[in-house]
Amino acid sequence: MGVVNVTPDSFSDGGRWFTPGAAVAHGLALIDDGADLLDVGGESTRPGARRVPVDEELVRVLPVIDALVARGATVSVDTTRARVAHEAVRHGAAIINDVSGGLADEAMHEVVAQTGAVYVAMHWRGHADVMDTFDDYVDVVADVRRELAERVAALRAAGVHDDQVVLDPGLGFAKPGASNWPLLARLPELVADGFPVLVGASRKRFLGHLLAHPDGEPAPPLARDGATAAISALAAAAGAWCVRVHDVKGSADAVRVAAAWRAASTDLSTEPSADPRRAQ
Ligand code: PMM
Repeated sequence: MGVVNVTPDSFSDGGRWFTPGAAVAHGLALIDDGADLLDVGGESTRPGARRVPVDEELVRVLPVIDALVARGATVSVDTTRARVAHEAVRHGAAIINDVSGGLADEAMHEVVAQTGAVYVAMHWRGHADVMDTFDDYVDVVADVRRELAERVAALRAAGVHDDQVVLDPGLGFAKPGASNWPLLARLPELVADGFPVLVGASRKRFLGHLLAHPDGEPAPPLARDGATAAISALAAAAGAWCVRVHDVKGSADAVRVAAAWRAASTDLSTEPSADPRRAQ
């Protein structure tokens, strides 16, 4: 899943694709790089970010979704608002990617049930301006799995079918640096809960800290793509369904490595010409 942020202030690419034309061209380039899905967002979720009015969010995302769908792309809309999700699906989005899992807007699950769209429910504890204060965990993996199970129960109660649902541990959201690593290392536990799993590690702060310069200065977002691709390979090997990334080329290659590796280890195919995605 390639990221198309139509925002002036996202943490790693804010402002670069802010006009509809630039955003569409960027999305098409990500497809050329190997993206199967494009995630179009009009509101930054970077730590500390302020909310965008709903009308502004609609003006940002709808023209971009229209144009990408017209070019044959499979589009997801990155929003916490039911109204934006509903409009986006009416304009052809196939997936609603809600970083709040429905906690930010009580009408969201109803929209998911009504539209029948695929729904990514991410682990979330609060909006970007306050999320860093909600970082108390006993066992971060167990706590995230339990809170995601509560989201699944709420989705079922709203009439959403299990086959619409994708779960996401929400790396970096209400999670200080170190607590992201157990979520990755113990990804098979989340995969074993039975829903497809999406991993969004791309260029996040915990990678900046991992790759910090000797003086302690975190590596800047654009210097985190190699580490992101490494996580994509490991996440794919651990059974993730999707990785959400800014630099698609590196992660598309990484996912193919993981698929070929798995195919060879299960003896499905070792033909160099075989499409490794099919083998997986
Ligand atoms: N991370 C960001 C935005 N949307 N959606 C999902 N499902 N998972 C994530 O980890 C996630 C997301 C962070 O912001 P960015 O668009 O600036 O990378």
